[in-house]
Amino acid sequence: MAQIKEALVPDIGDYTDVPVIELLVQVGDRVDKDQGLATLESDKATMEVPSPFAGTVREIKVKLGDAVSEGALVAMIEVDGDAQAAPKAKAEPTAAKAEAPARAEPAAAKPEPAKPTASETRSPPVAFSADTVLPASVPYASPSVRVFARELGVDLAQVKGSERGGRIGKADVQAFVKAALAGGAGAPVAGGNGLNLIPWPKVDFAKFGEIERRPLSRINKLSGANLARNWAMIPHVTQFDEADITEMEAFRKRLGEEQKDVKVTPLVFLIKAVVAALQQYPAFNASLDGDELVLKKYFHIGIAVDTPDGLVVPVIRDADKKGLLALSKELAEISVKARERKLGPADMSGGCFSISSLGGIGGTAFTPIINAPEVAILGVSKSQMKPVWNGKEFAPRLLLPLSLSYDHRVIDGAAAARFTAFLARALTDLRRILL
Ligand code: CAO
Repeated sequence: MAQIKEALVPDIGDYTDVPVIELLVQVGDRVDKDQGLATLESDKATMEVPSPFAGTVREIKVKLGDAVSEGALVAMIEVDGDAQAAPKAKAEPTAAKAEAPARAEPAAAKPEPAKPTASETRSPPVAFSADTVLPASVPYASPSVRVFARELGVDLAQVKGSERGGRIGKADVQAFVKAALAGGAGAPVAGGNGLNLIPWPKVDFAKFGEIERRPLSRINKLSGANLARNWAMIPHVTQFDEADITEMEAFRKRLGEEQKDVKVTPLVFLIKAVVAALQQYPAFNASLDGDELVLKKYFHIGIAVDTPDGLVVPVIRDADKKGLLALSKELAEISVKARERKLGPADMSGGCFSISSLGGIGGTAFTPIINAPEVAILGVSKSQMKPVWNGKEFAPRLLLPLSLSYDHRVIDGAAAARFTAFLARALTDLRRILL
């Protein structure tokens, strides 16, 4: 006689009334010992109810959404290894079975175990292993999604869950793989050349004091994803320098007095000086494309603009063909457009090199993140009057701090130092911009 035993919810620690979120088997399925029968999910952990025996599922006693605690009946399993039962064909290779059916007989001739009483047929609660009870810091996903991710070599810690409570679904794993394939060799797939970082720390901040939660803006999310990729994938180095802009500022002031209808800020001089430097050092006006460097013959300059919703980088096209006043007008227009959320994708594409100016705010230097697929970005901080030795005495000069971050795969340190030195000279003596 085949023996049917109960598979119960084992010891699940302090959890009670935990909802069944997934049934992992169907009636008639063969299961191995410890194979998952159902998945339970509390607000903190996902757990699998393992089958205490190898055998065949005869009845499933729970349904999706049922709340269960330790000892609840999950399924009835017709167990393998019963003395009365014929040996399982599965254990024999097909060819051997066809050749020698009689060979199975001796295996069945084991002494019959004593018939268990009703109470003995109940499986004793089994404590969950650390692998099946998952703390909150472990990615939140059902076992079938875990298996799916494992098969594809995806590290779930890097996948963002879109389901209720941030749970990772099969579609999230698929989307991650698609993005990884689109991202090429540097994409973060486990076992590849990804970063394999440990999961982000989960902290209950409210435990330490009052908090408020505010959703990130759409721009924050988009720029955050781009910044994180660029920071992680590009070997950044930042070169610092200072430009003496004493004469430039005197000229800018005079220009400002003459031009009442347009505000001329130091930024437009920087755009012109950057264009001259890009013309002098073409590797900075380039993008990496596999094993090739794409050198651009046009000069479209991205300008980082701070808006209440986050950072955006509209592009000024053909900056080499525009004068200081035309650039000032366009800069004012794109700043307004950015702050009024009116920039479209066309306004933000095609850039060759970006400038991020914090000069109107303050600071002495910073390390800007390159706006891929560009290979360099210029950070500009607030100019300051400083004493500079002129060979005879210290003279007051207005110095502008420059911070050039560059992609070290494309540009080496000497080229970066030449680029910033050229920039500084061009800003000190504007005639060089005309060369
Ligand atoms: N040193 C000293 N003063 C400077 C300066 C500098 N480097 N750059 C600008 N200023 C002055 C301007 O002359 C202006 O002074 P007045 O009002 O007295 O004429 C004042 O600072 C404000 O300038 P502005 O910021 O309005 O204009 P801008 O052309 O310099 O910049 C824009 C325009 C859109 C780039 C800027 O408003 C902005 O958004 N900057 C932030 C960019 C950013 O967030 N970058 C960080 C990216 S990395 O996270």
